[in-house]
This record gives sequence, C-alpha cells and structure tokens, in this order.
Amino acid sequence: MQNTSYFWTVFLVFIGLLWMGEAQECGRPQMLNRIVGDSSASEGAWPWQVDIQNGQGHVCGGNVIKENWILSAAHCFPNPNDISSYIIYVGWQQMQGWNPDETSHSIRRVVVPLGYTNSQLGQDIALVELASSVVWTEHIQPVSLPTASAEFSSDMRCMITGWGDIRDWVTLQGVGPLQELQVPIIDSKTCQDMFLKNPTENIDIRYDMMCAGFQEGGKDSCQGDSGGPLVCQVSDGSWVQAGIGSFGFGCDKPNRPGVYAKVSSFANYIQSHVGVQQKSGSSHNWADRVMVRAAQLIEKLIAITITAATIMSS
Ligand code: 4AZ
Repeated sequence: MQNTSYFWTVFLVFIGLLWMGEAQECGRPQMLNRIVGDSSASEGAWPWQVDIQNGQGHVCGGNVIKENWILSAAHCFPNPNDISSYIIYVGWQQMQGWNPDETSHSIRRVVVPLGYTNSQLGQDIALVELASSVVWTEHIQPVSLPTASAEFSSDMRCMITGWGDIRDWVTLQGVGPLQELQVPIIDSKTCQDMFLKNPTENIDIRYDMMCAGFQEGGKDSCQGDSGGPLVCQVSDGSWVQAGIGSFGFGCDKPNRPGVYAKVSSFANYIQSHVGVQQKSGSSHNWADRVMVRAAQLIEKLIAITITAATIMSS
C-alpha cells in the first residue's frame, strides 16, 4: 500500500515538474512587485528588455527571445553589416547606475528581411545574434513569441516598455528607470481611419504592422522606444510579444497612435532563423484554457498525493 502511494507521488511530481518546466519557459517575470499607477517599471518586471547602444549612446530597445538572440527593429541597424560599434545591455533596470545581473554583449550578426527599406513600408524586424549568450537570472528572462495565427485585441492587457523620450524631444531624466505604459491594441481598420484624418501624414497600415495607443493622444511610445517590445498577457498569465516599436508621427498626438511591427506575421521568419517555441496570443483560446486548467489540476493532485503519502507513512 505504502509502495503504491510512493510510486504515484514520484510519478505525479515527475509529470508536474515536466509540465511546469514547459509552462515557465518564457514570458514569465520572476519578480512580480509592480507599482500600480507609476510609469517607472519595478525591478525585474520586464526581464527580456534590453538596451541597444552604439558608440554615441542609446539607439533602440530590443528584447531577449533566446539565450543568444535579441529581437529588435530593422531601422535600428541602418547598416546591418557594420555592427562593430554596437553593444547590447541585458538585465538593465536603470540607464545610469548599478544594475544587478547586468551583462553586455557585442553582436555576431544582424538578420534583416531582404526587402526591408523603410519602417513605413513594413518588414521592420531585426534578429540580432549575440557574440556571447546571456545567463538566465531573475533579471534576465526571454519573452514568449506568438504563433502565426495569434491574435491580439483591444480587450487584452498590453504593455510597452523602454528608455525612450518621455515627451517629444524630452529625454528620460535622473537614473533613467525603465518606463512602462499600458496601451490598448487598435485594430488596423480603425488605425487606418485615424491616419486618414490627416491625408498629408497618411500611411498605409500594412499586414505586417499593428497599432496601439490612444485616439485622444496623451500617452504613447516615443523617440528611443522603438525596437522595444509591445507585450500582451495571455490566459495562462504569461506575456507574449505582439509588436516591435516601429514608428509614429511625433509622440502622443491625437489620431497618431504608435505603429508596431506585427510579430505574428514574422512567426515563420523567426522560426527559420532562431527556432523558438511560440505561443497562441488570444486570451479566448480554448486549448490554452484547457492547458491552464490541466496544469492547475496536476498541481492540486501533487499536493494532495504528497499530503496523503506523508500521513500514511507517519
Ligand atoms: C522613434 O523614433 C519613435 N509615437 C518611436 C515611437 C513613436 C514615434 C517615434 C510612436 O523611436
């Protein structure tokens, strides 16, 4: 009798660990003490965020997708073959001052779509291979990437993060804490209509772009935030990257939301170069929900079995 319960305990703990290992792989910050209503992110809240610099200082944001790969925007690398002056800082919370776990990495190569010319024409994505791998810590974790069919909608909780300007041409002051902002996704038709309100600044919202922000303006990403991630929380609580900061017409102006490269439209491109696990984006995905419920059930079963085994053996 006791032997049987030990067998089940070991078996369920094994299955549970396997399951949790899968679920914890990406998109889950380990430090969850976020300050509500503050625009400065708390320590370790966005452990995939990186800062891309060249000899002159800050260039763009980006984010970790694998131990030796960063995702950013093509426009951050006007000459993808001349990358010797670039340095990528990982594990950062503040731009100035000390960051625990901070490491810096030079770039081995930058992969940009062959057809890329200008961010306003789309394909604004860069896959950046690091010369040395990052080491996972509480402050350094990869984000989850979406599948090609993942959908992100205005009812999801989505955030942008970066060390860019806090208003048009006003740089971040002091120690430069990483900034975070919750932004709703704007569907492409509504976004296109907003840009059409001023035909001189009209752009074509292409299939590989998406918009996020506020029609009334006031809150937005800004110069220096581009290349950085737009992430949305899915039903299992993890964060999936929906967009890459691409461009805008100024910052926080009415009817001029930020435009982001749509990561799901590059799912196959990323997969073929980097090969990372991808997640469905929709919070209404039934398969996702079944997985979450099953994981919760297994966790409960493990707890019950361990308790029962302890009682029976004592
Ligand atoms: C930029 O230049 C930039 N308001 C980023 C975001 C936006 C505009 C410009 C969107 O990095």
